[in-house]
Amino acid sequence: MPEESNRELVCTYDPLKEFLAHYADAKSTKSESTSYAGMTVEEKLKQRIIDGDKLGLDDDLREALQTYSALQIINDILLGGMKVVGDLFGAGEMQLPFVLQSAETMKAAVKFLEPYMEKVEGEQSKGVMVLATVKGDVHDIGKNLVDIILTNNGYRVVNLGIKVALEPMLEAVTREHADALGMSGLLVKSTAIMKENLEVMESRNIRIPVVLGGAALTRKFVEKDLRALYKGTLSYAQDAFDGLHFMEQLKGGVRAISSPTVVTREAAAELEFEEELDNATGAESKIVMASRALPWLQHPKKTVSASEKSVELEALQEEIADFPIAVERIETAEGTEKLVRTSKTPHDNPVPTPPFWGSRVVEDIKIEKVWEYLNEVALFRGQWQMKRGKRSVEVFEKQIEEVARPKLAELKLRAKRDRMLSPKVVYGYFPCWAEGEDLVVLKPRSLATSQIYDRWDLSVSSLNDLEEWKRFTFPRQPTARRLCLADFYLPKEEAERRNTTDVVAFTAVTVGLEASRYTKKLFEANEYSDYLFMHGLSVETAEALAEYWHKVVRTELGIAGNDAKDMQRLFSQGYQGSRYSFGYPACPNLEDQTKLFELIRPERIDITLTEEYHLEPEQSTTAIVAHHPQAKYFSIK
Ligand code: B1M
Repeated sequence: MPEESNRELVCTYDPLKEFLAHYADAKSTKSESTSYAGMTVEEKLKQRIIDGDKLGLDDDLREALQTYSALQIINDILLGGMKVVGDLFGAGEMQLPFVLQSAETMKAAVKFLEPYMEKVEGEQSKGVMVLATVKGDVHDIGKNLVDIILTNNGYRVVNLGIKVALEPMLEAVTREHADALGMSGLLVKSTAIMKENLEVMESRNIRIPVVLGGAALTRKFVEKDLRALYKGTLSYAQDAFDGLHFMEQLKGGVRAISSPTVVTREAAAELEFEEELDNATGAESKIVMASRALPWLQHPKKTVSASEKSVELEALQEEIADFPIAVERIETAEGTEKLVRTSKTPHDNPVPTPPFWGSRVVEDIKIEKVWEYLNEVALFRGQWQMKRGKRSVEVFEKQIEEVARPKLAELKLRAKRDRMLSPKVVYGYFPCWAEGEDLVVLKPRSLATSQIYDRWDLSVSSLNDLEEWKRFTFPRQPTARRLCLADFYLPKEEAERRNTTDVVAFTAVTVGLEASRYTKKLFEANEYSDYLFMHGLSVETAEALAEYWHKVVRTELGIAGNDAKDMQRLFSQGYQGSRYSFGYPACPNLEDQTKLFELIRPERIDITLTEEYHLEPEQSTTAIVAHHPQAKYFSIK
């Protein structure tokens, strides 16, 4: 689309440039005539890379070509600039969007110099990495950031894309004479695939050095579990620069790459956090677990202020302090009895009446409405990785106000103009009850097949008319409150006593395939910072749509009255009930996505499931909604 039209609407005000100006010590925006005054051409070029400043770059390169060969310029001058960029990033003094601008400038410089380079036989790069997102995983951004950083630091990357099985990776390793294999994946499922891959490689005596990265992967899992499986060099990378450090150490002859030499402060905190969890006992473990129950604490990469953490932790600790536990006598499959501790969740809350039973598709959704639910903190800090670092709160907030928000406004205009986002929802309400740790979804016996994926034209008032349709089994906490997701639904006996059922809602939302296509084009056009910005906006819009539709469900169920007015509070579950997604700690079984698909058929809005239960398009998410007042996030561990 519309590359031409893109050009027509070029903005003269570039918030990113403005943002750069705030980093006067590390980076600055300078006008061509004054900023590089007094600098040698070598200094100018290096500074341009650090500043991510392409304006006038060609002239400086031409001047440098009078003294140096193209290869010398790259290796001795430009890569020196990238090294400074890496160091600034590592020291927390430069943020990802600027790193990407530097990488864009590097890319532009190399492109300019290419015609001046002699075609020499053999490898000219510092090393080669075959890079892929593993089988069944649709997530691109993490891997592509590694590609950008490596490519623009002198390495050659063979990027195989997403959903890549092991065989094509190994073929590429051989064909390209690769020095290393990089595997990426977002979900826990993908970490299991990485494990499988390493096992196969070990069984074939393959020894290619491997680096692994991705949101659900932890250093501990790599260091403690995977290391034992694979005799080749193996390393965990927390971010894209860790990928670079890996290659640098590899090519520098460091064999024990996975030793803690590359452990960053965050990584150390992560290990500490996990060890704390392992070692915690009794009351202490409740607190550690409470912290795990908070979505932003489930992973130490979270970017929330200390005050946010302490307020929420305090609330959770209080909640935990007086939880009641029931002891139940359960008959086992072998016919014996055992005592089981369960949460004592009350069921005296009214069961809401949904506006319809069955499911429906909603397509005419205004993007502006969705953006009302956009979590800017998650977007700016999580996706765009604009973090406070060593700056004061005031300075950081000023940057958010003056830079991030205007950038967001500009991107929203672009996204609308180019029709990048098409929000669609499929959702439904179903009669249900709980049986122990199971949630049983019911449907009318006489429901015609043609009516299943529609609003049901039938009453569900008489229990005799209902039959079991789908059954979900959720794990129970082994300690603390002994919670299980099924506890938030009316138990079968209670439902039968009251001659009623409970109601469960399921949702699947997407912003469509165009978002992936659009951002892919930006990546391929080497517009790295825009790629990061737009990708971030697209995935957070999917999350905003899920949040918006949860609001719709609460409104339709008549339980939205106590919703928090403040959006950030709303995002921290400031409402009655909860929206859980398969893969979250309370319902970790990602395979349950197939049952959700059988219940509401998200294919109707073009969402499909990969072989490893990922959703395609990437910018999609599903949920199971509980209306129970005590339903909140919790962790199982
Ligand atoms: Co979801 N999600 N999500 N999600 N999401 C996680 C990953 C999760 C940990 C949240 C949680 O439970 N607390 C959880 C996974 C747990 C599990 O697997 N059991 C989860 C889940 C369950 C899901 C769904 C399955 C939920 C559902 O719908 N049922 C669903 C799946 C979507 C799908 O299949 N398409 C889903 C959906 C979504 C949204 C669409 C709403 C949204 C965007 C997802 C996306 O990125 N496309 C989203 C988000 C935002 C998150 C969190 C909050 C952030 C992920 C992210 O975008 N990070 C995440 C929790 C968390 O991590 N804090 C979570 C930014 C991105 C740049 O990072 O890709 O990790 P990442 O890459 C990083 C590093 O990991 C590293 O470098 C990159 C840059 O620093 N790196 C490498 C990555 N690969 C590397 C390779 C290397 C080196 C470094 O060398 C080879």
